[in-house]
Amino acid sequence: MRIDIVTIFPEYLAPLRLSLVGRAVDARTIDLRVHDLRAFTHDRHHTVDDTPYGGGPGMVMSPAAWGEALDHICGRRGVEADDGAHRPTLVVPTPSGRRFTQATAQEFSREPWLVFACGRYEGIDARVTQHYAGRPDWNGVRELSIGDYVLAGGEVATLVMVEAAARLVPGVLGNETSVLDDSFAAGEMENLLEGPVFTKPPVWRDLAVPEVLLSGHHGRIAQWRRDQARVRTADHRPDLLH
Ligand code: 6GU
Repeated sequence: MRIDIVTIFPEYLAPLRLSLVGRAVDARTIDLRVHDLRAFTHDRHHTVDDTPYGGGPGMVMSPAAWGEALDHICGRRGVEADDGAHRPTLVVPTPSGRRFTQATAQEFSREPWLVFACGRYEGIDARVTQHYAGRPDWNGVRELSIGDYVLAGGEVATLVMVEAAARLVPGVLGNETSVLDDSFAAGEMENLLEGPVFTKPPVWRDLAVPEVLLSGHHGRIAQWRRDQARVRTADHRPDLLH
């Protein structure tokens, strides 16, 4: 899977070189390329923003540098013969997007090529998403929000989406962890939170591990975990129970 990220703060994406995703990058399971938007400007001050038409506070990111950066990444000038197999999907993190969920992470994990456009200030000139949504050499545009709060820019949201998708790419997680048990995992856990987990010692500060987990009865343990998932969901996220 190829992932390109365009940002005015390339250093913000440094955590993707660490831990699970970092190992997948080292192993070349993920081809990660981070680009500085300012490299696609032509003025002395590498300007990427301007005042909003219609007035109002803040600044808006200009379309020109975005167009040059995204065309450079796609590596095509206009349309040419193409089997459709390796078209990039443009992902634009924005608090005004549709909600990014575990289902979106699953979809992303099956995409061959994702390009993240990290906006700052009041956002990116709307013609950029309009333009790439209509480009036959691109696989569409996804404007996505990671939750109902406002971040200073798309970089942290990109970290979230890349990590959520990357751990579902075959070969990224070891077999020791089953993504089937995750909270929100499609199937059994679709609308459930994972329950509590325990390890040694069996008693810690007078608190004992639930008996059933020491019993060795796999059927009873599985039932207990399903029950606990429901209890936790009712307590923390009653909105998920139908
Ligand atoms: Cl994707 N971007 C920004 N800037 N803020 C957000 C967000 C995204 N999702 C929630 N808040």
